Amino acid sequence: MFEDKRIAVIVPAHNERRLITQAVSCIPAYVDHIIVVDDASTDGTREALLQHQDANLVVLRHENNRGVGAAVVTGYREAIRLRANVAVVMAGDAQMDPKDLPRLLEPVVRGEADYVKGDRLSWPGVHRVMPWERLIGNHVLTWATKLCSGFFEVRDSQCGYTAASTQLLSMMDLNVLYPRYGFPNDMLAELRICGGRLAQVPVRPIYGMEQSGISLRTAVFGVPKVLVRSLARRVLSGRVHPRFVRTK
Ligand SMILES: Nc1nc2c(ncn2[C@@H]2O[C@H](COP(=O)(O)OP(=O)(O)O)[C@@H](O)[C@H]2O)c(=O)[nH]1
Ligand SMILES: [Mg+2]
Repeated sequence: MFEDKRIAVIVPAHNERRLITQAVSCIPAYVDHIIVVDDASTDGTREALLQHQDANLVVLRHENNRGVGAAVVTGYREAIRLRANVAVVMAGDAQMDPKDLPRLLEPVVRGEADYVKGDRLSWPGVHRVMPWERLIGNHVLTWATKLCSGFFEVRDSQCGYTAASTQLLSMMDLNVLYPRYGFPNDMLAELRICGGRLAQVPVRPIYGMEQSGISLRTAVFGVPKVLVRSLARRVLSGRVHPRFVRTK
């Protein structure tokens, strides 16, 4: 429990055998449910998780690879079923610092926001940590996400470290969300369509021994295609006005 609210952390994982145990072990004890969604990994991720003893751990598996977005949605549904109040997404490759978790949770548990996202670009010294091609790509996609989502002050659109109120998630049509990379961008547009409130908080950028599954092709063609789709859906919904983002 965190400030009397039940917290679920969803961990999407695809071929993360090397880092999954580290990622899951670092999750703080006040988290009520850890929901790992193993998306048809073939490298022993599932076996590594079976060795990990934790009464709060739930491991779900997709028999076929459906993508990181689809895995997060499976986790959201489980968090709702478990009656959690807040559903957080943390990567399975230990790139998200659990010390940042309270900062992400606070606006949701205090009723100030429905969805809080991490913002690595505001972290002091990010330019020394995040690879330059990532920084450039992130700035370009953030600019496009401002237009497509309707949240004009959004920063670090590619950050997947988020906390959502399950009340909001229960109201959303989770089936429309893009199932692969590009999910965080699409989620912002859907939040705008639902009239949800967004907050963003600085989180530490971490780059270590993990390998990203995002190809250049996905970043240059895939995510922009998702953004055009999000924009079309938002315009058709009539939510054309920009919306304020609460920033700490
Ligand atoms: N369930 C699931 N998780 C995935 C898939 N692709 C990536 N992930 C997970 O999503 C998280 C972020 O993916 P990653 O490739 O590291 O993206 P990056 O950190 O933004 O470069 C990691 O925990 C991955 O294991 C997928 O197809 N299915
Ligand atoms: Mg990663």
